[in-house]
Amino acid sequence: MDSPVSYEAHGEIGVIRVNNPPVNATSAAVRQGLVAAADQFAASAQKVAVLMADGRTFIAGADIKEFGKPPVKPHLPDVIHHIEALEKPVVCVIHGTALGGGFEVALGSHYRVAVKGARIGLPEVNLGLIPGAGGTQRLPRLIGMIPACEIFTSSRQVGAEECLSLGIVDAVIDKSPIEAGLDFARRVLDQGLPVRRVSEMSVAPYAEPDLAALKTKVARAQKGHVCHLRGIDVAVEGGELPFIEGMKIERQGFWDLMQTPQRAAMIHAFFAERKTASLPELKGIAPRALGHIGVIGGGTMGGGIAVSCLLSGLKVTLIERDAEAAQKASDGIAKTLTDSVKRGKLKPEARETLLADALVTSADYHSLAEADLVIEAVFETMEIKKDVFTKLDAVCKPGAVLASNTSYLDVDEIAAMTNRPEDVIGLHFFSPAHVMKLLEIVVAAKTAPDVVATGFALAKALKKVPVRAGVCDGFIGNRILKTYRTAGDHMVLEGASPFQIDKALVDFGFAMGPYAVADLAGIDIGYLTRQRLLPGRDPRERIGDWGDVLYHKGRLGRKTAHGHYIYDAQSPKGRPDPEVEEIIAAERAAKGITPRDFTDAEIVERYMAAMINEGAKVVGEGIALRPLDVDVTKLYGYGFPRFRGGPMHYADHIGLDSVLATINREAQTDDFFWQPAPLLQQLVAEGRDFSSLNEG
Ligand code: 3H9
Repeated sequence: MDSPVSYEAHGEIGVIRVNNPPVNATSAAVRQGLVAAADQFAASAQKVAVLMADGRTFIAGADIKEFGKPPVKPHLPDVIHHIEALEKPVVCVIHGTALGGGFEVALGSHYRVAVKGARIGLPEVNLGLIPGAGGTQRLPRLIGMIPACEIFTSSRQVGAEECLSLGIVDAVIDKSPIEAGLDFARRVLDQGLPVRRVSEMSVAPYAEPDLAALKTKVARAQKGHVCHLRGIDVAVEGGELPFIEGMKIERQGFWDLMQTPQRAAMIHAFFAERKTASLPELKGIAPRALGHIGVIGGGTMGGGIAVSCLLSGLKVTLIERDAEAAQKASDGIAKTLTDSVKRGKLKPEARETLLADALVTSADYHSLAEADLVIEAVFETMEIKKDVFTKLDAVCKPGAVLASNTSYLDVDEIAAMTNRPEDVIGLHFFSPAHVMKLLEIVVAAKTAPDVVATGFALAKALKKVPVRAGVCDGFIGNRILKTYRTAGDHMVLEGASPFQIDKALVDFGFAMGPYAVADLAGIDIGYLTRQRLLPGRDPRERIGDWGDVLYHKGRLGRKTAHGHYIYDAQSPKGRPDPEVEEIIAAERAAKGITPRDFTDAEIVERYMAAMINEGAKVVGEGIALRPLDVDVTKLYGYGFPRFRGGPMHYADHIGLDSVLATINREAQTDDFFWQPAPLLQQLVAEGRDFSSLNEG
């Protein structure tokens, strides 16, 4: 087989070219090829070499697919050492993104040139790792300890110009990679520039308090992660030693982290979030047009969807019920775009152009006549949705995609209001829609395949993470949420406080606990959901009433400064309200429940068992295609800790038999709520795990 690395002579300049699509990862063949090409250059008459890559990007890192498998020689640090040890200079040309091991190859080269627009980064922490091919040792020697640690702990991508000012690259050249490389190589020849090895430099002195401040910041921002602080320790310890000793410390840190469940979880998340978008059913199916988006409703959700579309270059027509509401929606969108300008995400002139040319607000449904895809984001009742879809059916052009942003209603029932159910789909955005990455794409019974493809194309255009979901109350995300929230409520009824539950789950790694989330979303939302489901309630269901009491007291959460927590100047993020405990205690007393203590571990065990069990039902019923779709939904829409990979990955980690044992144990006291998912039982019986369903 041809090597993915080639060597060619351009007079006095040798060119080492990596060609390993799609992102030139340093697979075993690339590593072998780099060593062979370096040897060829060493033995050749060429005086300087250009090291570059073909395709859309320079090397984007080590081949992540190899992680967790037995390592194959040559190892990347040795390959890089081999290049750096050459006695003739090597100029590395960076285009696209030089990430992880790719950037480490560049650091092992003697000179670095960035093509305009190129970026570098050390994103290993996103995989639960630290740079393992010299990144923690060479970068501090090149640019100083603090900026180096900031780069690899933040995993941010550093643009070409900033690289130049930090001293990471020697030049930024606005030419093709090969021309840029040859230009700089000629400069090396003309000026007689020598071999310059970063490993022979020493780390510049730095202020200890600055390092301490960075550590504190990182510890706070990356709570629960083990790799970030280990990276700083490795860089600091190694930076005080000869390079070769420092490399040993880095290697040890890298391999220690490679064995952790966090590494396995984060690599699972990396591949899972890419897999949700590649559906076999969409192979070869072209999406419909989506240049012009209609949005019905200019509230928080509709406004956020409109902003998301505008920022992605799509034309938006937003419909509100009257001129005044349309103006209000337009003002809200303008304000959000102003915030984007303030955050540096949008140029002021671009904001003006978007508002003037790309956005129309109107109270007339006929303004949607030319829209390619319309997303309804009106109040969440079936009657209102049906009315909207009847109107859309009358005014939209043939072939327009008609989407509902409902978060739980029956999309089949909504589609039945039109004469074109094949054009109807659910597109469930998460609030704030211009920020949250998840998009549940709800495929109804009659939805046409190219309409599904259009949903996925929209997600791509909006840079969202799409997950295919089937129709059921709450789809994937909210259906599972309802179940684990109920498990939490049961524990409150039995004696745990909402505050202990929130704390146990935040300590587990969740961004927020369920009761803090309820305050954020609004206690009224939970109340209305309970009211909606009341008629179909089974008498065996155990339901807490304290949420209704809070609702009737006007304690609607953050928006009224009181919910489960009190929000004021003293505690803007909220502090537990003892009155809530009193309300709950009264309910327990009225129901004859003697409260008992819970440990945090017990809370997590029960909460997670409920989440996993419902996740297994969702997969078993075909609402989610695979366990990984559940994981991605929870990671991107519900604050599930990424370093645990998602609930189904976590279940595999703790063992499906132990999850089933928890469910069976709880079923002894409540066999209505705790009904084991048939899929979970089957997998346990067969000795398999959820990951076996992710393949293919
Ligand atoms: C590392 O380097 C460790 C070293 O320090 C030490 C080693 C000893 N490997 O994202 P996309 C696949 S750790 C294997 O859709 P984009 C990806 O799965 C690594 N495969 O494209 C997808 O496959 P498919 C540090 C990889 O243009 C396809 O490429 N580096 C890798 O939106 C296209 O990817 C990173 O963490 C890989 N390294 O974004 C960088 N990378 O088509 C991770 C991608 O079958 N990668 N694939 O679904 C990225 O951030 C983005 O992929 C990138 C391109 C920005 C490069």
